[in-house]
Amino acid sequence: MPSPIPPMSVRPKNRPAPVAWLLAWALAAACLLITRSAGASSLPHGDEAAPAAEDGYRLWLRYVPVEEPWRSRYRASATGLIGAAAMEASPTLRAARAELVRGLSGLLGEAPRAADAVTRDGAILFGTPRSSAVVKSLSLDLGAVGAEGYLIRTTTIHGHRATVIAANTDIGVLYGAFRFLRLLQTREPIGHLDIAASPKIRRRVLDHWDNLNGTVERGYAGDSLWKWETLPEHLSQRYIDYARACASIGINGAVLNNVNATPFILTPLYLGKVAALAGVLRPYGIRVYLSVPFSAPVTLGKLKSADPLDPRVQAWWTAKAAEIYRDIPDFGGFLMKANSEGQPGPEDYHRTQAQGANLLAQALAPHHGIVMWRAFVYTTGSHSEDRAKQAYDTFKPLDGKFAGNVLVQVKNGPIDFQPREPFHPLFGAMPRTNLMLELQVTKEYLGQRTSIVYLGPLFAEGLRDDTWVKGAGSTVARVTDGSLYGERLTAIAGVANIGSDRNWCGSIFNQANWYAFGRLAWDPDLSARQIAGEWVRMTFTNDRRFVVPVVKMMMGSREAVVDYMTPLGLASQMAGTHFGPGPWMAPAKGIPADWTSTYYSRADAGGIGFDRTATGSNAVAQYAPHLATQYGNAATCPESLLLWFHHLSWDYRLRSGRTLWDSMVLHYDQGVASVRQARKTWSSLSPYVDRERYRLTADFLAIQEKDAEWWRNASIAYFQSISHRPLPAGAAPPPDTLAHYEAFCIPYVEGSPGTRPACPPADVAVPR
Ligand code: GCV
Repeated sequence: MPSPIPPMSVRPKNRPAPVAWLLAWALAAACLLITRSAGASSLPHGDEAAPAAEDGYRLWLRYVPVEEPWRSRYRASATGLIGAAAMEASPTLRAARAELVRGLSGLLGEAPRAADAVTRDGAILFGTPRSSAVVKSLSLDLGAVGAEGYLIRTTTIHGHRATVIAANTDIGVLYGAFRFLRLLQTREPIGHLDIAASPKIRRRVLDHWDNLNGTVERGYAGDSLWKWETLPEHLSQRYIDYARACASIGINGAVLNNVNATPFILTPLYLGKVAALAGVLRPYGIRVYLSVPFSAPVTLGKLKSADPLDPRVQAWWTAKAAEIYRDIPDFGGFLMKANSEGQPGPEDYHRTQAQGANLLAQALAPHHGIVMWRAFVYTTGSHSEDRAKQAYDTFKPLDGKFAGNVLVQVKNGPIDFQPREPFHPLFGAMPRTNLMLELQVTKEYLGQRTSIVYLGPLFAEGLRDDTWVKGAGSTVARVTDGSLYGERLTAIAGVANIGSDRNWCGSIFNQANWYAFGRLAWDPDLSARQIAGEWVRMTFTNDRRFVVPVVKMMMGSREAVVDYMTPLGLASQMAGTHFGPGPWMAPAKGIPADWTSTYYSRADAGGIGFDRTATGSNAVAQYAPHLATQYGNAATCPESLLLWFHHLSWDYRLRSGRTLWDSMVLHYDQGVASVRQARKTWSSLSPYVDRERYRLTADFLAIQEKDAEWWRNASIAYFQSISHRPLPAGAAPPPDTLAHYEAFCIPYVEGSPGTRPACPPADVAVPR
């Protein structure tokens, strides 16, 4: 049974004040009823139960009752709701109205009075100049907020104080409605508002790595959100609630299926299902996109080739695009993973990546569709070039060769979503190409479902990294938002962490990463700390005694993982499941070198780290000269990236004066200590959280502590067997032998492609 919504001013659970408790119960019940009916009104079938309380379903859109004195203040500014009441209002404006009714009812304990004119102080008025004569009459300066932005302003209408939420488009109004509700959710004053906001990046997309059989590659939150087998007939309430959550943070696109794509997605059977989903998401401003396999003309179209220069292949894609747009007029376009990890691509026909991308671009252009063409291209097997250099080597020479409706989608780092990487050298290196940033919201390499790792700092770090290509300030964010080179087609993608679990993301704190991605996609300059604060307030409580320690815990959580997994610029030390340590994993028959740990650590008796300076792979030369010099010199290279760029002696002295070996050990210890501290922090906060979410998080922190210790012990045991150095004073020796850690293996982790266990049963033991 789900637990009830606790009152916002929390007192220890066992001693509630009877009257306040009853009142809170009444309000909570009212809020639930209202949420239920508000939700039901926007249901295609009105068939499914509204979210139960405090199981995480409602994400950051909980709308629980506001405490005094805020409630009275807010009520005075919410005496009536004007806008989109007519049946002919667009679905988007109706969604805005439903959200305002839902939100205000829950927050203020009573539904806002529907009105059609401003007759008293405190009305909330929303709409566009087209949809609302009153908004039009206000002659607001909407020019600057563009197609998706909004204004929220306190104004006077017919002598009465009112709040107007206005935009040029209906979706702008919906975004404004969510922003207005966020003000109340985070206890901001709303009496004198003058807010203008618009997104800096045009396409803000979630990439779902969901397979048509219901599994999710690198998914740690259950099965796929999309129930293909019951589409198109059944349109689950979850689709709408997903869309609401996305719209609340400005996400405006969803790639529905895995980049390791199957041609089935392009069959009429599945396109019908895609069209149905597009219809549900459309009112919330979300376009759908599809991942497609390059070989589809062969596997689906029965052609002999998928050669991009073959006119029959071109005609096939043109016809397929036309077929899609017949049913989905606002279809976003295609995402393509080509010549990567076994996927087919243009190189199979001795064509370039640009020729491949332009094939699709040409087919989509008449419909205003776009291609997101991934730069995650590397050759496994015999190829001996540093993996970190390969995408740059492939794509940089193609700068200027991609069609105008192509975006080259580049992961934040040159390898693969590691706990820390330098930024990808393609950023800034292709001034005549639209580049988009790809982040991973799902925590493939960062502890997967259970670890608390707030990715805001990782995302923000990637966006703020300075490429120096046009001098200081040429940040990755400025490449992505188009301001560095003046591109108009701009985009950012996040690999989604959303699944069928009731709490959407597998854990409560994983929800923060979905939230942070959306907020940074809207405005890459936001601070990770501010975003964490907003999320904590909306997801849990505004009580500072909770907010302050939890934000602190979140802000330290990413560095903790870096410390206990891959400190000082190490990367890819995970086991084959990408969960748990595997620093001893070495190239073996059938396993490409760059899928192993020793390839990256290069640990030997002389030292550790990958020499990417001029004496090594010279990957530093792919960066602007300022950075090439800085990264290329161990004395000036940021210590957080030291072993990414340098192979150094175990006795190399860091700026602290400590040896590299001692420092590594201290980082592992620091990581474990941070997780222990997080556990302690959380255990002191139980009075502020409902039981269900408290328990889940506490249990997951206990798992994370074990995982951190496992990482620390296994890594130290392995590297010490190579460094032959004693542990620094005070560091405890690993409790087990290296052989013990090496033998231990988890056979199955969620989200791994395929169903084969990662090891034989004999290797399955209990780590200590
Ligand atoms: C979807 C990594 C992951 C793969 C993923 C790939 C990609 O290699 O482990 O599961 O495939 O990245 O981004 O295409």
